[in-house]
Amino acid sequence: MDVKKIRNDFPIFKDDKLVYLDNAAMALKPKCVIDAVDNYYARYGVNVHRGVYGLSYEATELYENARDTIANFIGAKREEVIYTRGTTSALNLVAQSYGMEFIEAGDEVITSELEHHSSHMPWFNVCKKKGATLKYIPLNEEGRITVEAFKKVISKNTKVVALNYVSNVMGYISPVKEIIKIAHEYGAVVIVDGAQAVPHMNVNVKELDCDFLAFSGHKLCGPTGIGILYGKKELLEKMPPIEFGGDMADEVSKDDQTYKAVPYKFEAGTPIIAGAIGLAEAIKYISHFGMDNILAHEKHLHDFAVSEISKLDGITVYNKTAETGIIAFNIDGVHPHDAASVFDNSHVCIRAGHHCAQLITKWLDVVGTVRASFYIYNDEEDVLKFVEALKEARDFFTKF
Ligand code: 7TS
Repeated sequence: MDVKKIRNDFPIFKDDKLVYLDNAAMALKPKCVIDAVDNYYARYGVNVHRGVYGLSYEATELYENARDTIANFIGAKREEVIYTRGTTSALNLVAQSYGMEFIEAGDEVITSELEHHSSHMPWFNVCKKKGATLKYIPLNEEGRITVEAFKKVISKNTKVVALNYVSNVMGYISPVKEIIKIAHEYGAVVIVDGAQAVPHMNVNVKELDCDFLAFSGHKLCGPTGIGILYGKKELLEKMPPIEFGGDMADEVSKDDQTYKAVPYKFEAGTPIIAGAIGLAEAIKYISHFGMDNILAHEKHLHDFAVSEISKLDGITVYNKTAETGIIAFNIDGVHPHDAASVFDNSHVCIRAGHHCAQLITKWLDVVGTVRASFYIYNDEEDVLKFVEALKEARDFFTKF
């Protein structure tokens, strides 16, 4: 990874002081993505699927070609790719549609304490409404989901398993492939929250055999407001839509309504056209580095940061063995929000708090954590600036 060259692709790095380590929250945008979005608004700016004029046909082509790019990227068929507002709305779609249609009293849904709120909260609500039971996979001593622990909670009553592929706090890669295999033996469907996986590693839905996969465009250098729900065609076909209106309707009369085939059945209203086009461009951009190279680069930065931090006293790192570019820590005795504020003085952007994952924060028995997260444009120099800022923050709060 030629980081110096990569940074030239990102207009924001004209500010050469910027050390951006909040990539788990959002990735920065390269010029090609900004241009793709700009190009749609400047040259088209019209709606898709409806117009009978050239501009609308061309815009539709751009928008639908984007779906092909996205489908190829994750190994799906194009009709299995549904545009959503992001991971959160994708995961809620599955819960509202699949969950409300097929979960019954006495059924069980399995999730974990390692989830982002978007992964487990929708199922908490479905279970509450339906009289089903939400079960949690006991995490191991490192805070990981393991296949062994999963085997202990799955039962013949399990209908749904909702898990992250990579945790946004601990950066662990969860053994979802093995879990999916076991879940299928019990007849359960598996929903993979890929928000922290798809931007950073090879994710192929056919190899995983997951039933659903959700991810957001903005975490892989794409625009905000666009995300993807992948679903197996046969499942999507038997699920009811949750939004009704324009573009998803087929025949409508006062007595009856029918819907378009998947994926359009789940895409009511004017779609997120610029977002879809920008997301496809972002996918082309990041894939040319090779997803395995991206993961190896981030893992290297993680390990380098852990080793540099280990030279300092008074810092607790919670995920030393993570396989991805996320590092979660605290300065001993210092509130994470206080700690994070000092980093800003050194132009180091990091995040502090519960990261919308309060269950793992509670599991760690802390009020929150400080989190640095790396991406393609970060390098060892960024890590050293971050560790220097960490030292300053520690000294500021503990020496006086
Ligand atoms: N799932 C995981 C694992 C996430 O990390 C996030 C966002 C989401 C779901 C929700 O994604 P959204 O695009 O719909 O908001 N995580 C974070 C984070 O860690 N810091 O800010 C957002």
